[in-house]
Amino acid sequence: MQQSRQACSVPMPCQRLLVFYCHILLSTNNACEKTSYVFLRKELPVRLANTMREVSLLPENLLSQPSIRLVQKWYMQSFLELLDYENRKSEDPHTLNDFLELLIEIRNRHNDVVPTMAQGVIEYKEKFGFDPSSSSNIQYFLDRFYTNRISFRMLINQHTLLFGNGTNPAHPKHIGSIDPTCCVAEIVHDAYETAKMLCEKYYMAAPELKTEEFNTEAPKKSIQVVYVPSHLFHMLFELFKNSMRATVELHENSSEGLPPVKAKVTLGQEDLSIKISDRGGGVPLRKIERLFNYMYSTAPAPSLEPGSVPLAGFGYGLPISRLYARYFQGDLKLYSMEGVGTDAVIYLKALSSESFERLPVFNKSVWRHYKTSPEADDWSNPSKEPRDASKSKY
Ligand code: W6P
Repeated sequence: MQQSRQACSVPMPCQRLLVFYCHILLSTNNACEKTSYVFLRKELPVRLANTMREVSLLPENLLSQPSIRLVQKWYMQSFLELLDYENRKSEDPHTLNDFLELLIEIRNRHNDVVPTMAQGVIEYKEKFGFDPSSSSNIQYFLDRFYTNRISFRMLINQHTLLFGNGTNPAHPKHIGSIDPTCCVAEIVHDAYETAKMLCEKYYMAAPELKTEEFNTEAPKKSIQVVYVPSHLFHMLFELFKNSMRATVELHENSSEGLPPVKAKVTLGQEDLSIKISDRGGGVPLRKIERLFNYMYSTAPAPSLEPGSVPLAGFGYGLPISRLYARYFQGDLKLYSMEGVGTDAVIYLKALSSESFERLPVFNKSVWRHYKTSPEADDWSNPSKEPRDASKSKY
């Protein structure tokens, strides 16, 4: 085990991804594509290798599940295919095209990593049950594993979008998957409309949306940010589904109709915050952590009508949404008041210069995390009998 190895082989562009790709100028020659190629042929295998090392540290009981083995095989194959390019010159006319095609192939190979890992967790839970120690290990591992995957796909998408098919006709100002003037309220609206369609399909009703904006930096201007709209959509869609489900299920039979879901978008000097508030009855504090727990929230898909999926509440939507927020130094938090409703807040960095990638690093302390047994609990456990003072020596 090496003492401390950085996850990035090329620190500058990897740390400043949004800025790096926004500054790649689309010139007439292919100088930029070469730069990106030379960066990625090293950076992608490094990121794959880091993840594979961490997978191999998992306890044997989990590692031996067939789904986890399958994911391991995909990673190994992609790693080897990328290594082929280690010495291929970018001047060779085929190199850049072959590389681009390989990236698309790899992206497709890894499409089902999330449900396949979830299947592995189900298999493990069926055989060994749920215990706090494996839940905490799986939580630690999957947060890092999926963050690595988000970053890996982000890099592949940038390269294939920028150099694969010219500019996106629907969004000519986008830089690959990045929108340098991403209008937050528009994404809020799109995510709401998409969730609303699903909600109406299952419940025949959906709450209204009320949106407010507070731009404390430029009060008359709409709030914009340099960001990846698909990431923002993913997070907001997930939050709206949860808010709508809670709202409809609590108020279904009430004569007063559904209380609206409210969205508030605010811009300060440092944070751009988006709050989605519902009056869906809330969640007790004790249960909030579970909403982000992979092992807890992984269950075989409930048997509904064929082809249907539940609106929200199963699978990895919330924990992965939080990883998207954290990936560019933001966060996603839930503030609930049981009996009334829930506020979910997405925090983003207002400035793209602050939005460098947050990546897992692989060092000795990671190894320690997997290989040492949990220490004894150093807080009293409410389920234990209170100490009988009459039998105490003191
Ligand atoms: C709820 C539960 C929840 C999770 C995430 C976002 C909003 C909400 N509302 O009742």
